[in-house]
Amino acid sequence: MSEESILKKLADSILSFDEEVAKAAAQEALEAGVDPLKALEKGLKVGIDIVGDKFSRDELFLPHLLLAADALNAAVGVLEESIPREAAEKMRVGTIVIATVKDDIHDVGKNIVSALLSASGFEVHDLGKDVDVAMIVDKAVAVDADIIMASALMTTTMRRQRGIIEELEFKGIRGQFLVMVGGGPTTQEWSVEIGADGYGKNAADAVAVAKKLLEKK
Ligand code: B12
Repeated sequence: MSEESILKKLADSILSFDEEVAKAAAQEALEAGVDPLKALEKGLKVGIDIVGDKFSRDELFLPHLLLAADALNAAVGVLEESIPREAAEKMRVGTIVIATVKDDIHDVGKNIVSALLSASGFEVHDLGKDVDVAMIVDKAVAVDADIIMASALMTTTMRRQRGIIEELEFKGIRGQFLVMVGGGPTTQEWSVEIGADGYGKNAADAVAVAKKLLEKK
């Protein structure tokens, strides 16, 4: 089967709303030698984006979203296991605190970013989803993080990324941390607007930008 049809099968597997179908498609992609990150971005993500679009047009409803998310998570689990871990894992590249912001329970993308950062040698403290600004900042101080990363998937929650920067400024510690943002509605322009240090459009980009920021630091 061509790579194109494997990627299409991955996308379709999310639209099957069936975890087993999605896991099997992910396994097949790996066996065919498709790069796990490509399988994710050009396969699974295409499928979940179609689900999201149909949901916003009232062609699909919340139960579909939940089932599709379960299928996505199951397939991501299969792919994640085969992300190559960097050899110099003991040589920590930097310390990261990452979370999905308060009132936002979308965490599939954040989990992928977390996993890829760990695989790339970062020490990652993942606080989960629906996390309060104060908790994120306190953790960053406690572990002496280099970078705070915040994920937001909704237009209604992305302002909380700005909240992190405001909290750091309020405490007089903005200069101690780099701040990166990402997630569905966020953009490079948004990151500049709120005074963040970086933006990542996907997991590979998140790792690349984080490394670049640390080199400059
Ligand atoms: C799956 C899903 C859900 C699942 C989430 C399951 C889970 N555990 O995450 C469930 C069913 C729970 C859900 C619930 C809801 N959802 Co929803 N959901 C989605 C959907 C379809 C896909 C999200 C996803 O997982 N994408 C796949 C991942 C891999 O991509 P990603 O998250 O963008 O992450 C990548 C990049 O953005 C980046 N990245 C992500 N985070 C970060 C962080 C940093 C620092 C960096 C650098 C990079 C980075 O890297 C990732 C990997 O490439 C989206 C639509 C969409 N296309 O995004 C809607 C969507 C986000 N949901 C939406 C809505 C409205 C809701 C609900 C309010 C529905 C409801 N009526 O209850 C609730 C919200 C509950 C809440 N309080 O949070 C809307 C949001 C609209 C808006 N206001 O902006 C969307 C856009 C759907 C739509 N088109 O209407 N949802």
